[in-house]
Amino acid sequence: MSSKLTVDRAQSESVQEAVVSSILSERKVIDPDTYFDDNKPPANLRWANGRVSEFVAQQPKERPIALVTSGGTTVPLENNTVRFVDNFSAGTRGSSSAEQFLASGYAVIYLYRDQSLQPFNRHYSHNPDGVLGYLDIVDGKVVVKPEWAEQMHRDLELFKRYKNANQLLMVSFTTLSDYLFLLREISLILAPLGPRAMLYLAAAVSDFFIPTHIMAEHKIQSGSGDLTLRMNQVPKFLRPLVKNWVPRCFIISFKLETDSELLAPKARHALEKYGHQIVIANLLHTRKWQVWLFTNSEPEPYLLQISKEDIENNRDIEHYLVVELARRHQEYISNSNQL
Ligand code: PAZ
Repeated sequence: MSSKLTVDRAQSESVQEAVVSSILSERKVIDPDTYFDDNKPPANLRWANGRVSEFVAQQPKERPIALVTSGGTTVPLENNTVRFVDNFSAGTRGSSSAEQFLASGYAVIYLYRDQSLQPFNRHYSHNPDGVLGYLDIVDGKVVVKPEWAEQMHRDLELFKRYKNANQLLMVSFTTLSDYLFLLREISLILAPLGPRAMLYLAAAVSDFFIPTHIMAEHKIQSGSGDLTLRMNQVPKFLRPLVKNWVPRCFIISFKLETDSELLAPKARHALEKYGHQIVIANLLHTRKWQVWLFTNSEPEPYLLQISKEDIENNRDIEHYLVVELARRHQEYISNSNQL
């Protein structure tokens, strides 16, 4: 497992320029504001507004709040959707991080892809027999199998503790459009909290979509042969988010690549372009063991990686990552108070 990430400035800038010019020359860019006029809000938007407002108002003044986004967005191909484009994200990063934020004393709004991993439930989704694989019948009663009992006991206890303490609120999305509407809505509710609110944007959000007005109304028919898809670039929502929606909050975005040469320049480019606090860079195949934290004030990225021993003991990288982020967030809050 290599921990080296190419961060040579000159090389970084030339790759960066190439990336940017290819984006500008090839794709038509849609304005983020018009996106909301042209697309339909999700059915749970009003509910989410009410619940999030209530949740935020009920938090003790000293408690920091984190919006954790998690899982992948779908992009429908038809308005009456039969088919859609999806991505790989299972929600491991988000669900594990949410648990760690709760343990660090945060209130967490967990904005997650429906059916993806959820905090404290995440260990119970891989059994080929589904939920029944964890259970047994002994003396006519349903019981948890002994090999799962200890962990399930711990997870259930923690889940109930945070729910009872009103520290965890879950809001789900499915499509790209659901996600963007909910992200804006929740951000605007968090904005008045300023530095006390953190946005931890771990969801894998599609870069391409088909606008509603040019999408097929009904199921695309196979009668006319091959299907050619033309997708528009999704507007860059990080810009209005940082500049207009939550300008005083602590914002962490993620950058995922598969080509390690592109990772550092793209992470730096995002920081320079949007001016938020942290970009966490990760590579698809090593994301569970290694991440790099980029900030505008540090010349080199901060590498965080877990050891073999951590892996053997089922200790996730998010355990260390969230401790580090919570420390940096506290610093941000203190510095903002001194202004
Ligand atoms: O959900 P997961 O644990 O399988 O993957 C996490 C991740 C790679 C989606 C996340 O760490 C991330 O990089 N999110 C942003 C992806 C992007 O560049 O859009």
